Amino acid sequence: MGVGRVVEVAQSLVQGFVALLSAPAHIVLVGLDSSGKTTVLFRLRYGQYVNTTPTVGFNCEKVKSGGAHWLVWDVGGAERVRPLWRSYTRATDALVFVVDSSSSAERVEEARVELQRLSKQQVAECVAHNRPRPPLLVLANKQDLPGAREPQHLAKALGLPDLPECQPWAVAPACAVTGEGLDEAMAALHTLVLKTRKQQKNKK
Ligand code: G3D
Ligand code: MG
Repeated sequence: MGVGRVVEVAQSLVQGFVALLSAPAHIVLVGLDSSGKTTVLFRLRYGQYVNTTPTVGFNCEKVKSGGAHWLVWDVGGAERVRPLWRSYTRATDALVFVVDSSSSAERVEEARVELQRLSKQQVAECVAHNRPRPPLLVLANKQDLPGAREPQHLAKALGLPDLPECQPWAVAPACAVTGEGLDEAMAALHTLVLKTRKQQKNKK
């Protein structure tokens, strides 16, 4: 192979790598009903508070936040539609689990059960398809409300420290109504997504 050809191949490898790292990541917003998923999505998309109604089906928007482009799916969180989360989370690049930080201990426990169930499903999917575990961001939303739990407190209550080591996760505070914390939270998720993509690339 001539030097020119070697340079060409090297260039296309670098371009491929850069394209892979900068491709918009697909993420899914999940979490109990009324945790603020649709408010988060609209705040990210329109940069302002948008009044929501309970989500029937799903919403999907392209957004830019935390220094990255995202394709965000927002799915209903009511109990009867939670089994549908699976079809959205199957091949996603990352998951955002939105929690109402001010909710009752019972609702936090309900969120823990759903999060752990989702995590178990993801293990099975990823093992079956030899894929890395998509990173998980827990968004400790509604920090403006009285009695809102600290992100680290929520992380413990949701059992995040007990997740398998191969599951990258982060927790971040936010208020979707004002948008406070969202950009920082998405930047933290972006770091995890890039790390996962690099690991996957190195494995190939
Ligand atoms: P969901 O999509 O998870 O079901 P929504 O939740 O986005 O529809 O939000 C449910 C309610 O929570 C909405 O109020 C919304 O304004 C409110 N909400 C969302 N994020 C925040 C937040 O950070 N702080 C506060 N105080 N409220 C928030 P309504 O009154 O329309 O039901
Ligand atoms: Mg909704």
